[in-house]
Amino acid sequence: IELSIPIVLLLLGVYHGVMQVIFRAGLLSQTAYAGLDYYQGLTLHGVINAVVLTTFFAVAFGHATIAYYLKKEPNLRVAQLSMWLMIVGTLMAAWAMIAGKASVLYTFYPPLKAHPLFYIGAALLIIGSWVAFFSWIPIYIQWKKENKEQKIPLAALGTIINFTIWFVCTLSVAYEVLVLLLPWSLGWVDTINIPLSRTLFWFFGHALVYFWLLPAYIMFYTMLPKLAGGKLYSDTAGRLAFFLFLLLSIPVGTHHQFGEPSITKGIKLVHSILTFGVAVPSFITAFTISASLEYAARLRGAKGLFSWLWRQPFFDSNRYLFAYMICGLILFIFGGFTGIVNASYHLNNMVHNTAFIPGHFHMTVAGPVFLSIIGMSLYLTEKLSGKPIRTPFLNVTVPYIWTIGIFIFSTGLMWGGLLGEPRRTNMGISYLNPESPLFRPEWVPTTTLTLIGGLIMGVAFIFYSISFVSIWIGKKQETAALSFPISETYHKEPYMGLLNRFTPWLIVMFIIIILAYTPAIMDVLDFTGASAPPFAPENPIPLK
Ligand code: HAS
Repeated sequence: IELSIPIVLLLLGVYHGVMQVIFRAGLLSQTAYAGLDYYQGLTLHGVINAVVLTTFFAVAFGHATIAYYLKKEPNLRVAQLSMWLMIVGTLMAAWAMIAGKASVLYTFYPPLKAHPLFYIGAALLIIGSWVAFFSWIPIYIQWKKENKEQKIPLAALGTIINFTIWFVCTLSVAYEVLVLLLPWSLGWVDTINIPLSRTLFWFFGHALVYFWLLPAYIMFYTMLPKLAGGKLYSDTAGRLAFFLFLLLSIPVGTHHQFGEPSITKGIKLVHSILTFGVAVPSFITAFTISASLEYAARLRGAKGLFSWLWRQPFFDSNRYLFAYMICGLILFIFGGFTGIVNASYHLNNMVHNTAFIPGHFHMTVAGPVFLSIIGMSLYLTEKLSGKPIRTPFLNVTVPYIWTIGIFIFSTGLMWGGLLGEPRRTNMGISYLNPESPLFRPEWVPTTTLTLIGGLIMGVAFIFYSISFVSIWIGKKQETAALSFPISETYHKEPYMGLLNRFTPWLIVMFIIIILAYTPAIMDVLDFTGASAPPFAPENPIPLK
């Protein structure tokens, strides 16, 4: 259930993605289509794809990795409590969005105001994921007692680190929702401190992207080398990468607020430098996974400097997870480098709030993250039902079609962004409408490219849905059981205490967060009034 619910909701999420490119390319010159407003659709798209799908998947995959690698069953009742909290929360937020009472986008910045059920639903979704995490801690402690001086299995280590990052970063958004947004939305208070809300959101918001990414990284380190037919080049490198994410995922949030006038430039520069730091574990991953893939290809006879690149099992439908993961990695080379452009304090001025930003994040969250999630959802559904996919070739083409779509789509967005094309804008009613005085002909080719890419991605998702349904309607042919491809390591690496203990890393993590965030919060409190004037939900212009 935990895997299927978000995949079903994705139908709505992906539909609104396709509608976005249609609106933006000017094929529709209206504010709404089929009774759904542009911003309502954009909110559904962002919340379902980036928050609901990713959280449900991280929890389901977390249960699977903890149970499989620590060889202990999670408490079923607690797991069900967690799942129902997440489902009820999602339904509440979905009602608010579909009823048109929460068109606040996935960042829910005030002064855009949502119905209280949207905020309560978001809080329940987060609390549900915490419950699952809390149920893994005693399992891990028990495992540690029974396995002193043994390496924590890499997948379990990655899961615990990921949910520690998640727990700490969601504390700020819980405060934002419960103390600032909810009382304001319920009408108990008239005003709200907008820069403070935004700063609390981004304390959470950038760590959120690594919460999306780390399940994919767990797959890259622990499964991909085996799927490629080789071994993991270094398990120690993987451990180090996960611990570096623990240190650096949170204290970088103001790189989303370089344009925020109430935060001074010194602390923005510190966050910019720390953001370059958080790219390091991804560079470690790029080299370690490349070395693992090269080793696998050389075992198959690859010679010379580059032939390992194409001697991979790209279209092996029995190893379709390889295809989903490699496409994600290829996209991430470009997603990562554009992230570094964004992080550069000065270059950010050029791209902030332009279409360049969705160009970047579709090569990250809709790249390695989305492809790993949908690939692994198919794989787990097959294993846990004992029913194989009945459309193996169609399925193995999905990640390639998706990747071609994203490359075209993101090129259109980034090209447009560099020409000043704004993000989050219904351009069909203005800049892409030849009858409007605001018409910008230079954005016609960029939005057309984006449209073509978006439609190709839509086709890939239809093919994926056919593969997913083919499992459900198929006959059971194998015993249903959880299993993962397990990669051996290439080197015999010694046990290192520091890379198998959480406490020292947690202490350093808190010190960096306090040093990076105290000045930012103080700036926000010093340089803004206590609150903003009253606003109506649908209008960002103050009432007074
Ligand atoms: Fe980002 C904005 C900077 C990573 C998602 N980002 C966003 C937003 C989202 C997002 C959703 O500094 C928009 C938020 C909003 O709505 O406003 N981002 C970075 C940096 C990184 C980065 C430095 N982002 C991600 C990831 C995301 C994600 C991961 C989702 C999962 N991002 C920014 C900044 C902004 C931003 C600014 C704000 C911009 C603004 O002005 O608003 C780094 O973590 C990236 C490091 C990655 C690498 C790539 C390593 C490559 C690998 C692949 C190797 C390939 C192999 C295959 C092995 C250095 C690992 C080879 C084999 C073959 C056969 C070919």
